[in-house]
Amino acid sequence: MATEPQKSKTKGAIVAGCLAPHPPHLVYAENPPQNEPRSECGWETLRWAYESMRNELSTIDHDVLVILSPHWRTYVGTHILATPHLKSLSVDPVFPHLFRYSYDIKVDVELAETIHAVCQEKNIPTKLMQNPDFRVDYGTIVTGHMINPLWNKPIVCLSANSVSAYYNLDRMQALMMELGAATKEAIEKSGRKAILLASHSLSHRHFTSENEIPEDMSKEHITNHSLYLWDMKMINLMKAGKSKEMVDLIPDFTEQTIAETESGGLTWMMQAMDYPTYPAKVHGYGTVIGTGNVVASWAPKSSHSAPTAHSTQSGVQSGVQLGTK
Ligand code: 2X7
Ligand code: FE2
Repeated sequence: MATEPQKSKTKGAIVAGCLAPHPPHLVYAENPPQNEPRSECGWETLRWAYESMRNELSTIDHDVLVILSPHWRTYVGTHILATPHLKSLSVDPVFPHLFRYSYDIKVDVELAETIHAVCQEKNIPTKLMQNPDFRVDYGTIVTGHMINPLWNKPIVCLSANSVSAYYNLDRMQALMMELGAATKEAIEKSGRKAILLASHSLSHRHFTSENEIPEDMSKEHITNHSLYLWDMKMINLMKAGKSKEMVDLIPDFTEQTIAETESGGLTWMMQAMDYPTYPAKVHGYGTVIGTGNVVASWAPKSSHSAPTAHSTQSGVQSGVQLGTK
């Protein structure tokens, strides 16, 4: 019997990329049902920025979120999460009083395997993480929650290779460019419409002691003015559509501000998106324990469609009451 010719997959695409920082304080301040501790308020400028970004993403048709997080650290190559379902409790090692989050995550294993296969073809060291008891890092969870608190889309997670610590920032840039190009190729092969998430802060010098009330916003500010100036320099390049210039500045920026760009997420994402020349949408900037954080998206015009029926209030949509302590 003749076999049916295989239907070729429609070419996939990266429909948006977001800089999506992961301070656990943001989830704490939202009081979602998944997180045990309760807060009174806090970090509204960043939480409202995420609300605005969720609104935007709800108008973009997508199948999967691909996240690169600095808090999944690997020392040999990039690891790619390839376990279909992960459910557990994540307790932040530094902020266990703020973040004890029950997660229930679906992974797009087929896309994870395709990214791995393309990387192998290009001699980029990668390994699939197939341990069903793998503990997902809090960076992935916070970014995932703030982007999609219902977790109704599968994700793919990439680890951050510690190349900038073991070698240097230039080697990190080179590796992340290779990984970005491979991620793009794999997404196109997979037929998926993917949103990329670079999960990290900008400047990252932080306070070393905590206030009695963590959400006391009278105590929140950037650690020092020079960090603020550097953050603004990067954000102005984003707003001007100068993403290549911004990426070229990452080694200097990272060195001067001990920025979380060290993990490679922004370089990876900009390379995968072929360095957008249109302006990023900057939804907001704010500090968390003194670190600088921007919530920003890049989405080509062709990605936007009519808004879908998506509620965007992270806490409210999941039926949570505003917290009492
Ligand atoms: O991981 C983080 C971070 N990047 C920024 C601020 C506060 C806590 O955790
Ligand atoms: Fe972090």
